[in-house]
Amino acid sequence: MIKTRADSADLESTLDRAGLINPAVRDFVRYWAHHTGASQVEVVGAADDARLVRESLAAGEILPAGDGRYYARSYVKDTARSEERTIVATARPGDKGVYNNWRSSGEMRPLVTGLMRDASADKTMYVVPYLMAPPGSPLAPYAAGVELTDHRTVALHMIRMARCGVEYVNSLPEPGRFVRGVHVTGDLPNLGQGTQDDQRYFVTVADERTILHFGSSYGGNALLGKIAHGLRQASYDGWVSQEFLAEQFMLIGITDKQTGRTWHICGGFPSASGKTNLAMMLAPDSLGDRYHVSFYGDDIAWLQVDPSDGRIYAINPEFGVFGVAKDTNEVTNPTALGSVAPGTGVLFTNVAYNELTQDVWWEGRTPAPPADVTGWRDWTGQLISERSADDAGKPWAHPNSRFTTTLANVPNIAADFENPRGVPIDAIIFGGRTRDREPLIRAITDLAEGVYDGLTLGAEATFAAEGVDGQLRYDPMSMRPFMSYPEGAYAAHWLRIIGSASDAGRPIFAHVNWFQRDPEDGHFLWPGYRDNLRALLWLMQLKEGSVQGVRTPVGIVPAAAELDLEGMSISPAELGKVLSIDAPRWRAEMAHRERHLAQFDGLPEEIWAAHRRVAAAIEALPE
Ligand code: GTP
Ligand code: SPV
Ligand code: MN
Repeated sequence: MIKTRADSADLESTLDRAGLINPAVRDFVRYWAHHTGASQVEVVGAADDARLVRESLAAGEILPAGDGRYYARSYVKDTARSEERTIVATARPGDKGVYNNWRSSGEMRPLVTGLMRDASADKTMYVVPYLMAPPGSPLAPYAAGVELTDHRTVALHMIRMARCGVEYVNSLPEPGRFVRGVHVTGDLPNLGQGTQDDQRYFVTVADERTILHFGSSYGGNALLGKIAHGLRQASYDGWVSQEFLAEQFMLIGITDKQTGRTWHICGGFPSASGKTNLAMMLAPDSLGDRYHVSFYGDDIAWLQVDPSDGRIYAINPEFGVFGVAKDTNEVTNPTALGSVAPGTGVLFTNVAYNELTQDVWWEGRTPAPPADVTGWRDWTGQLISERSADDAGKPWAHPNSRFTTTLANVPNIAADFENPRGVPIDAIIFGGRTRDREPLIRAITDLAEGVYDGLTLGAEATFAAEGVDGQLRYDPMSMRPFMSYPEGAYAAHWLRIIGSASDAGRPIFAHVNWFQRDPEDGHFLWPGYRDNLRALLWLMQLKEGSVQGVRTPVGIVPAAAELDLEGMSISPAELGKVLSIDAPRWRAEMAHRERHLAQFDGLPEEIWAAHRRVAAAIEALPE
């Protein structure tokens, strides 16, 4: 164990003993250890996990949840990302977009640095060197980082979510080229979360490749490798270098066992809209003999063209899954349950916990909560047996409660998930929670119309970000909370990167919606989950020319007979509904889209032209 007082001469020997030899990383650690006033510094990586778990258990920061499974609660007002408090700062006012909450770095850096001064007094500062890429990836130059955190549970999460250890920063070709992440928790009960007097700041200083997050120990607010580096910083780097896209995308392979052919599909759904579930999807029983879905990633993909074959390749820069617990069960997602089985080292956060049996539970885990409430506490730590009558109906688990587990625990993990080159992409899909208008799937073959479709992705709000459930909002490419530069430039960058694929290598686009509801009783018209594979198989058949579909103004939808529905039940009327285009709703939508797109300066003319084409075709539809 390597520990020392940060302000003593021991710091150098701590870093020596940890084998941390990169001089630029050492400078970074030295500066912040001093600035935050941490009482000790510890360099940690994957090899330290078992010890850190023991220490966290002993300190009561995490609780045992069965064999090799752990449980933690976050502070009650610290349960999701806060979009209003998240800022992208640079020195260039031209970097201001609609969604990136741009502020000048000259203003933000001193402000957050000030909040961090001495804010880790009496705490250990964990130094977590990491790599957001499979080792050897062509994008590795953008992937190295070091997170400094004063929260041990955050270090445990980082070890599950990223490849962690000094080896990832010791031999960088340019020693100073790593993302500098500083996470200071702050005094959580006194930060005014969600009030006028909110003290939290989650700032990515993108042109300095520095991430300064103050005031949370939850999820994307605190695990800086994940969305702060993996999405905000990386999308900025990808744009500046003109080399790649970094998107909030899942990434899967679908193998036809009969022909041996594998397709790869990536795509964006807004937070808490089904990426993890789709990536972990088991083929429906009736199709399982023929098809297999393999998991590459569930939240982030980096995409670039390989000039040697003109195809788009995608990697998942992450090493783990931070998945939504709600509604995960044997029917919806048996794979997810496998990934959190005994012995996986999984960390549950903010689900319900039984202190006597060490069991965990969340809404949708079983149809009803455990009948015997003895020992059960809700996510806030309150005993269910002591709840007031008013609280009786409240969920036991927080709606954004999650499980954190490494990729290797995922039962359908792809055999080649660490391939540094990534996998060639056949299709890019977008989808959100929309209760009407959006059909099950509509395929788009034109590049500009595909990018336009991503830019106009709209969805109901979810609990993954603080906000109201049930309101529609636009979420371009599912990147709204992670956007780092102006949307017009973002659209142009998309057209350029995907447009540089060869004609044969260009992916097909599609828009999907698993969430259409019956207007009367609100039930989902499409069964979703495993059955979603059927829509994707149709898309691959369309791409290969074995089905034709039905042309509509917004893309090609399946003819009912083209979908393989063996072993699935849906009434012909409901199937008709999810495969049809609701002309009046689409007409209304186009006006909203026009206003949405008009916010973006410098939107490429190709995108406007695509909008006008689609709008004219909708206008031409019969009433
Ligand atoms: P982030 O991790 O927040 O980016 O979200 P995600 O897109 O990975 O979301 P996830 O897959 O965890 O799904 C969120 C919620 O959507 C869960 O409660 C799922 O049970 C539910 N869900 C996922 N797929 C489907 C589906 O096909 N149909 C229905 N009805 N619900 C689904
Ligand atoms: C999301 O909110 O989209 C997530 C979870 O994937 S977090 O890492 O908290 O951003
Ligand atoms: Mn996400």
